[in-house]
Amino acid sequence: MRMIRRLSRAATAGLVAAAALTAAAHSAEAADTLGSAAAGQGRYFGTAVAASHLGEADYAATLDREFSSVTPENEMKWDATEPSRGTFTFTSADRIVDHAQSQGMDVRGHTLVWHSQLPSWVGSLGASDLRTAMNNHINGLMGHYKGEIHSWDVVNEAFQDGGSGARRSSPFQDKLGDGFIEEAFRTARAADPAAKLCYNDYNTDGVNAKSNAVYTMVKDFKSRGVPIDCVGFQSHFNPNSPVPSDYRQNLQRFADLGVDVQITELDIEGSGSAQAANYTKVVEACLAVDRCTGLTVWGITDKYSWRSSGTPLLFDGNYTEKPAYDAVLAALGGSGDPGDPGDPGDPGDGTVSCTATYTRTADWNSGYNGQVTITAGGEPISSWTATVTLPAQQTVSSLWNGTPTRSGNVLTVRPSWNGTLAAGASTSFGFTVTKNGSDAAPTVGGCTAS
Ligand code: 9MR
Repeated sequence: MRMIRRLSRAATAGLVAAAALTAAAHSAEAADTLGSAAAGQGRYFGTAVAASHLGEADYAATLDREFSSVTPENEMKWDATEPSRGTFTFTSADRIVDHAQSQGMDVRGHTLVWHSQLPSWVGSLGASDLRTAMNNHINGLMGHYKGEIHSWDVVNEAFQDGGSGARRSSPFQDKLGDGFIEEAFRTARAADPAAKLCYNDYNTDGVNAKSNAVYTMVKDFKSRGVPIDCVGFQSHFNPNSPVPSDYRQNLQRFADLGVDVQITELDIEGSGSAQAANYTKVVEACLAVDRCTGLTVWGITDKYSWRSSGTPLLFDGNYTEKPAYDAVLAALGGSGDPGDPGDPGDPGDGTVSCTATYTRTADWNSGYNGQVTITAGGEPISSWTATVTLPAQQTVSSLWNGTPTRSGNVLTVRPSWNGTLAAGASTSFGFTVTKNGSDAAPTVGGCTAS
């Protein structure tokens, strides 16, 4: 077991109290960050972290400023921590945990028993040896970090995709049967009684055959006293796997079983206001469920995302906050630009910036009115430019309070009389669209200011 650096946390009786302390420390030192805004809602806001990036100044600065919890992205997995039987290596994972603790952040443990990133020696064991190795692995990891992890993903992704709701084939499932999950949770409870024990999976975010199967398992565990405290919903979304419309209801039905729910690996492919709107849905769903105790995004910057071409995260490759960031902050009740410490557009940094947000203000069978609100960042601006991309069939019949130029279905809009804005001030332009059979919303592109 490691020496616990933060004695105040270790001495605190219970994780709830510890989380509150962390939250208080964060809100006192920095307002209007993801972590402090989430703390205001009684939640943590975390990110997956890679040890190899901690030496990059912008990466560490963004992490330290914005987040109140970290999940090692790969460093606690079986292949990283017990590459050969009985030999544990914690160097990279310790680096992340030490960094998190030095910043007063909580740590999620990911993950103890998973079919992937599993060294080949595990797969070659016979049943009885495999059971011993699984329990030894759980004890090795949880013992090393005893008292330092707020939640552990004890078992990850044990159910198959698709409509069957069956268990996924893995060395554990194939050799130990369904009971391996229960055994892993019982071993985990004994190894670190203070840690919350989670089952974590993907494509279980809405009500479907896979989430039904997990639900049935959790219900059974609760009825038989098998120790389980939380269910993690990974929430990897993209156009083929969008935020489900029954996301909140699904979180709520699990919470009603008497477990906490956590959003554990959130990322949403896309950009601009559409991506922002999807992030808002997820945050609002979590806030609407009392037992949704926190959210973790699966990385800080798009450039290091496992789905980097889908730009699914809150910061772009230059660590600039995306519209999705502003949307998450707003949904958490935090106030956005101007004023986020260290942001481009902060008062006094000399960088001019603006944001553009879209709303539909009127709607009828054959058309609608849209409005784009332009808000200056932390410096006054003398002009701005925003783009409005219309779905292919739609045409704009009129536009007011702005000067458009058109290229195909993209309108580039500049000010008419309303280019000059004080820091933080807003103006808007409006337009009327003929639907021609398409009711889809336009995409409003990022604002540039001068
Ligand atoms: O983000 C992780 C990536 O760096 C690894 O290469 C990958 C290997 O399996 O695992 C990724 O994280 C996964 C997580 O551990 C479990 N849920 C799905 C995540 C994305 O694949």
